[in-house]
Amino acid sequence: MSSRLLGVRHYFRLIVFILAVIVPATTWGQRNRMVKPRMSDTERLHVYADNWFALYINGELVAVDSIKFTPHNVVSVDVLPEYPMTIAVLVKDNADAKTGLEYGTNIGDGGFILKLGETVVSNASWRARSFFHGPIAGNRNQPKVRYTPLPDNWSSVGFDDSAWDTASVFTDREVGPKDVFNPADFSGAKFIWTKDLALDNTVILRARIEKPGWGKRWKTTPDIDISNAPHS
Ligand SMILES: [Ca+2]
Ligand SMILES: [Ca+2]
Repeated sequence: MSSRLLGVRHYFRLIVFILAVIVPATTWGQRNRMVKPRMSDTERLHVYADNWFALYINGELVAVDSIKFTPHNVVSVDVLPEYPMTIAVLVKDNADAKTGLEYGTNIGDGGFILKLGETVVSNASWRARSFFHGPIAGNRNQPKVRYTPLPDNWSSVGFDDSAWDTASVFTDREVGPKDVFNPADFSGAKFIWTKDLALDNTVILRARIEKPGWGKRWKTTPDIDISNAPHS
């Protein structure tokens, strides 16, 4: 066999080797760059609010109570979490806009509790502020109310809530959740509100949750634009 033929065979083997090693590696590399989230990456969110809520995670609307008044209900949705996570919730007790009363002359109370996955829970570390208070001094005969406009960007990650009070914690007995509330779904979570469960009727609750060491398993980023969803 001529040395020229041996040389051709050598180059042929080299090309086959290159194709065998580099092509699969490249394909693997492409696949690796396209790691998508799976349902196993999601966490279950449970929320019970007396009476209504709209909840934002990292500035995006994630869940709205589907029943604004009664019956009292639990909202459970799947969340694809990213940490650190900012949760911001607008919560409303059932109260007449002009009097703060319900059913004519009654003073109703609020309450909010949340659990996400195994570790994220509502508790006294959250921030809370009222934006609709009444009837002032609990006066049911001459009811007056006090409003504060919601601040711009209250649902955003960068909103500064450091001057707000921390949330007050209430017992199950004080809030009196209805039959649909399953304590097992909320283990470790606390009912929270501002200091005044009865007279603060519209409140915003916020929390920032750190998970040191947490990293995204998936590597894709969404192309979808939902910026025209409500952001109030
Ligand atoms: Ca009330
Ligand atoms: Ca209520």
